[in-house]
Amino acid sequence: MIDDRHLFRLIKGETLHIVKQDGTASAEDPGLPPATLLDMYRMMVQARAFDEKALKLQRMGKMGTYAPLSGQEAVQIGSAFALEKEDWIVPSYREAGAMMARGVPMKLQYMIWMGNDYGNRIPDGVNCLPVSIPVGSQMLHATGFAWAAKIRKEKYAVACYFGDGATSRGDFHESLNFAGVFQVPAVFVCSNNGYAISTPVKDQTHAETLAQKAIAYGIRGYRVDGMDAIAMYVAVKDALQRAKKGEGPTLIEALCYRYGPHTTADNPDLYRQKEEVEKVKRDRDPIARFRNYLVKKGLWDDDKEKSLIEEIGGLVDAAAKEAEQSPPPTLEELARNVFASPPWYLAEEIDYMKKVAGGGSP
Ligand SMILES: Cc1ncc(C[n+]2csc(CCOP(=O)(O)OP(=O)(O)O)c2C)c(N)n1
Ligand SMILES: [Mg+2]
Repeated sequence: MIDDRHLFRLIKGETLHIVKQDGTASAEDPGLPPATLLDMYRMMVQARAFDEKALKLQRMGKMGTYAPLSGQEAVQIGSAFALEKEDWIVPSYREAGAMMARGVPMKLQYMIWMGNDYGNRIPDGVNCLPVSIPVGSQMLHATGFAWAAKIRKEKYAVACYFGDGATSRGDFHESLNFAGVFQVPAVFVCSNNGYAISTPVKDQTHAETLAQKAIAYGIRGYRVDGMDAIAMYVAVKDALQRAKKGEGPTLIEALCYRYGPHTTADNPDLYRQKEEVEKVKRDRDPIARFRNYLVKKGLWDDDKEKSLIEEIGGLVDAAAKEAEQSPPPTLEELARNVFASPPWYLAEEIDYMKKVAGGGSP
């Protein structure tokens, strides 16, 4: 548990760091079992490999667009590992790492970006909502979902992911205010990657930190080194445990960085310097940091690294191939789950689309 000094930490603008870039850890290291640490590392490596493959698929014309996550692996994997099986995650569009750590197959995630809606059918038993594209909208779902747990006296808590830009939306205010008033079991993970497309955080808010906004809602708030998977794990675990004890929600600002473009439709060279990116990659990379941590513990070496990279490369390639070969929904299915009994105009629209798709003029 993080002690109650968190509020003072926050007011002073302090950030929770546990593992340094060279792999040494502070006294707050929870000392997770080696098998868990190795699973976390594997998932971070897999998230990056998934990401690199997705970029290639998009450049080959096999995806419309894609929102890369590289640089944000520690936020996503560290937090997702803190959840229990019964907990739920409510992701934004950049959370492929958290989603795969929860058990959403990579194949489905590729399908989403290939425009195949079957990718949004999360398998039963995997407690994850579908990706949300409208910025911040998922925060309201998360608050409602967590409120339902409280009303129905169910055991789960909800982890909701969103970006720094989402904190400027009304949804952020409504979600956190409501979550605070009703003391719902939710953890709000804000991946502060420095930018909302081209808008830097300093143009997003005049507040010194995003975490301090928690104070106004009367809830806990932590600022965490989001390049440190262990710090993320500790902060989210603490928040979840408190949430489940009835102590209400927490806002966690995770300081991280996105290496790639906002999406494949964006050119980041227009608004940030290449040197800035290179410096983060060199000095703060979350995967390199975790690897150093494992090496210091005697859990990792070059041979293990080599075989992991090979194995994951195979998994990623296979998932992409399966996604490509998956048949897309039919036109009828586009409207199938929207209404209990579809209105006439939807039937007309589907007919029209069929004619167009079939090559005939409508
Ligand atoms: C309601 C809404 N407005 C605008 C957009 C276009 N848009 C997509 S992502 C984005 C920026 C979001 O930035 P941030 O919340 O920091 O998340 P990040 O993309 O950095 O992960 C915008 C404006 C959208 N998807 N939804
Ligand atoms: Mg952002």
